[in-house]
Amino acid sequence: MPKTAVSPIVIHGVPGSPYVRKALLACAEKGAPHRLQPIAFGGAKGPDHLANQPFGRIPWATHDDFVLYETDAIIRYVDEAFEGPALQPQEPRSRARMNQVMGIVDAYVMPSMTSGIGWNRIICPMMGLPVDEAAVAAAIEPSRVCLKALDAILGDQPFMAGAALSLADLMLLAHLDFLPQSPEGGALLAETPRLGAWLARMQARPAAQATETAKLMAAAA
Ligand SMILES: N[C@@H](CCC(=O)N[C@@H](CS)C(=O)NCC(=O)O)C(=O)O
Repeated sequence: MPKTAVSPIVIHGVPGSPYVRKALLACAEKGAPHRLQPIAFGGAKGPDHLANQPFGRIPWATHDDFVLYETDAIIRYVDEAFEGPALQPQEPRSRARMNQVMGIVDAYVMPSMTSGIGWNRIICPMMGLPVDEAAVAAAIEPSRVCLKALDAILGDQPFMAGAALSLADLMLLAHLDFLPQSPEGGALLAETPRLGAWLARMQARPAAQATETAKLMAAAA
């Protein structure tokens, strides 16, 4: 498809979800016209939503008459359909690193740091839901493994896949952003200072600031 997409892509999802955030981050870094169509917390199971995302997950995207779900597919589409800086390296080894980190985030970061620590320490108190302390405790060691592995991949490079920002950085930022806000996350992050410095650099980017969870929630309210 030629890069002539100019109409806005709409991301449908609940503000506060790292998957929604990563889609918005990709749009913002690409400079792609976009907007968030907020879905209420818990609203992803209704028939209207299931017609577009049959697994009851968020987000899903619409671009003119094109409907797409699965966030990795959405962010790759954003990179490939819109004009703007490339968010995927062409060089095979850098691209493999990007894909590796994206796989680590979905397979290991999401079930430990995001579901264990982030959900219980950040989202549950915000939503008035009970905190599962056992889940937080159980997430600490697997989260440590994730952070050490990611810190080793990052090494002394500026970005996860090397010299340039890629989808891997955006995906990881969406999941790690909350981490310093919890005592467990802050302590874990202090064990991997290169990753901590990467997180601070990523959080300072205009795209990160434009998609801060508090801002998204306030805009949706
Ligand atoms: N494979 C899906 C996963 C999306 C996902 O798990 N989203 C979470 C939001 S953080 C969700 O919808 N959770 C609701 C649920 O699991 O019921 C994707 O990449 O889009």
